Amino acid sequence: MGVIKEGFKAKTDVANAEIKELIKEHGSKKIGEVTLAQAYQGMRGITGLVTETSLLDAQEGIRFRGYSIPELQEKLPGMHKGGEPLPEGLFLLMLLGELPTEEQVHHLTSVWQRRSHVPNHVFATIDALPVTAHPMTMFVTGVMALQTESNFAKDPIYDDAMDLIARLPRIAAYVYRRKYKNNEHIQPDGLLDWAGNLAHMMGFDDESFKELMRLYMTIHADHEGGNVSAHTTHLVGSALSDPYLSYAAGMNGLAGPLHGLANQEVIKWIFEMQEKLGTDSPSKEQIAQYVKDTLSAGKVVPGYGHAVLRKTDPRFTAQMEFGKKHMPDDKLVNTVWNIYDTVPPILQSLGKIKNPWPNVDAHSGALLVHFGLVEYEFYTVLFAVSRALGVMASLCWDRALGFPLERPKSVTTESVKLWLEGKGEIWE
Ligand code: HAX
Repeated sequence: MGVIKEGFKAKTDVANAEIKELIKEHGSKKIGEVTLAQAYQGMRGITGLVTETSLLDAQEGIRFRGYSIPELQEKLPGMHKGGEPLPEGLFLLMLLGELPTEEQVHHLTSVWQRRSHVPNHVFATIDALPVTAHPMTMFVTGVMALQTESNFAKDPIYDDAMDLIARLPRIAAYVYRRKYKNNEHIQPDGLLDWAGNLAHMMGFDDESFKELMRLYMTIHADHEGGNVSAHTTHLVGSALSDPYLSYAAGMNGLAGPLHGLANQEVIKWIFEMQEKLGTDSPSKEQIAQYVKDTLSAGKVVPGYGHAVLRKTDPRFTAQMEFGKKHMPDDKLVNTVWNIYDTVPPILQSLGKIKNPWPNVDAHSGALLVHFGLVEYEFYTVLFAVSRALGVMASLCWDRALGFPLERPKSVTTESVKLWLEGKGEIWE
């Protein structure tokens, strides 16, 4: 057994004993109640899941095992002094619950390199799709083809999770080069870190772009358990579907425009604004008018609002800081900042939106475009590669803690009506 796996087992043994005791002592304590509106309206605010890897505070934003994004940028080992954290370190933090050392992070880089081989049939399966297919369709199809490599039937979960994460950059880069770069592929560089190698295989060898990938892969990794991609992975995993099947299911959810596809929608919306206004540097007044036009057309402003967060997403702020450091004069990046100055008061004035502030997706596209990654349909694939870190660390915990099949009760409107008339119990 490798050192990471051993460390994980030791942690889960302790946690299992603790949770057993916790349930014995406090299992009957109520942690909330459910209203009829919540049952009809997306179960918002119902606490009904345990996810160990991260916790979202509506005011503070995401904390990974207690650490905020700025704290992680300071404390997690990077490739360069003062540079962005290596996502390998975040994965170890989520899996083991402790900040890793530099040595442990570099060890994980080499473990993932060793496990990164993708068999040829995966590429052939992707090739069977028309080149017009959406990159997320190609990516998830590739993951499903990779499922033949699952060892879940023989080995509990850890090895599948590690193999899957290690192989995803190769599949993502393959999709990118097939769809946008004449099917000309770039071999992995065995000396690079996980995110750096993804950048390299996509064809971006600029060190600043590699740093962006390290940041991007770190900040998109996890957002507690209830979001669509994390919850779906967890739900499908609760049926003892293996990590490949569970992750693919979750990523189909990430591909929705109200979730991970929002990053492509944001940049599309900005490009359309530039085209409509005939300028690549729209003024704040022009932006305000365009926002109002979007709203009057009955559309949402992409990249703004959140189901749980109630302030500017720290993942947006981290990207803004990156922009200030690496490309302060970029016109598109400056437009994103002008949108940030303009949109919240307009959304606030609608009086119905709970969070007028930007989420993670409001910024990411502009940074990618700066480096020439203009194919915005691909952005959700990058999000998906990063999200694997969180959902796989969580799935390892789900299985180690023996979480059972998830099966909430549902009701019909007919049964609700009868209950309201006093003619039956809604939960029967
Ligand atoms: N622009 C215009 N109207 C918005 C809005 C936005 N950005 N965000 C919310 N609203 C509207 C809602 O449509 C809703 O209107 P109705 O009552 O008329 O239906 C009202 O404000 C209340 O919504 P809410 O309770 O504040 O927000 P929800 O929890 O229902 O939805 C969403 C959260 C993220 C889905 C929503 O804010 C939205 O659609 N944002 C734009 C898309 C986006 O950026 N998605 C990415 C989210 C982050 C993420 O998951 N990334 O992966």
